Amino acid sequence: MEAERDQHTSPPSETIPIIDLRDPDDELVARAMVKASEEWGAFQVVNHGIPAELMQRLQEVGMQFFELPAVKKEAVGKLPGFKGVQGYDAKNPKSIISWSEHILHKIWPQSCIDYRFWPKNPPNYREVNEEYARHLTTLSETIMGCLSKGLGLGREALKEGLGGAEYMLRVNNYPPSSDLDIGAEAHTDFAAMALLVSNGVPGLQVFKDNHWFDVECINSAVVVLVGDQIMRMSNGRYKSVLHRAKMDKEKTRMTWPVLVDPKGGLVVGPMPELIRDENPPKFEALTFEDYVYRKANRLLCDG
Ligand SMILES: O=C(O)CCC(=O)C(=O)O
Repeated sequence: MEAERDQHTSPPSETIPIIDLRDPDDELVARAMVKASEEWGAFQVVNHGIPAELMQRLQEVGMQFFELPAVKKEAVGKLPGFKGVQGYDAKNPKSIISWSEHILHKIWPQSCIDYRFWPKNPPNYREVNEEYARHLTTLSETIMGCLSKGLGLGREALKEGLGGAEYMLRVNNYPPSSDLDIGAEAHTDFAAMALLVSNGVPGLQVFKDNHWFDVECINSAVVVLVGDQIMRMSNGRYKSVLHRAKMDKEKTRMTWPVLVDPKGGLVVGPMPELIRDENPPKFEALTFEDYVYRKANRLLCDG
């Protein structure tokens, strides 16, 4: 399958939609998000309300963390024998991120945060990330509200269907490498969606109509990648986008995707309000943990 897809790597000039959230016509903005989620499963938002200066600080503290000596980074490493995914890691051979120096930790809600996995160095890492989480959750709820309305449901429907959602930040550090090297293998996200910012070095690609398309780097934009859970809740109306990341020959590429996951233990499946005789459920309702286990072990019966 991958080999077949790779025959189509010269990306056409088209790219994912760019949506300006400062547009006073809310209906138009919501319709643009819905269309992009149906056709691409991806779009970028600009003028989204997260201060550019905060995004700059988020990038600085992330960069400063990865510049530390290995022993300091490993101080917040994944726990040995610990089944969870949180913490710093540079060598997980099973990761879809082929070059896999990264740190992962939950950022919201407060009750699910485990500060053991948050860097203590640089010292302002926590303050900056907490402020970012506050802004990012607001943006995420705006997007979920528009997508809920696009399904003919109330604004809160997707958020409530996720049990309020849990937010996990992943910071990826891809050092310079052959630009033919894949930094992150082609995958769709287990999550409901991912909201990603980058340090401006291109590399993210999304797959549509048998082609890989480069995602343009726009200063201060947030890339929205619809994931598996929104596809399942919408009974397939919104697309979970296949994406991958290439490395850059000369520059270090860094990205900050925030994964919007369902609350642990909650069963997630097609929203009952969408199910009709002519639109039967296409996906099985599962807890997120079961879903992750089944997808990772290729045991899913649907999708
Ligand atoms: O780094 C990127 O551009 C994509 C990263 C990604 O897909 C991931 O972390 O799951």
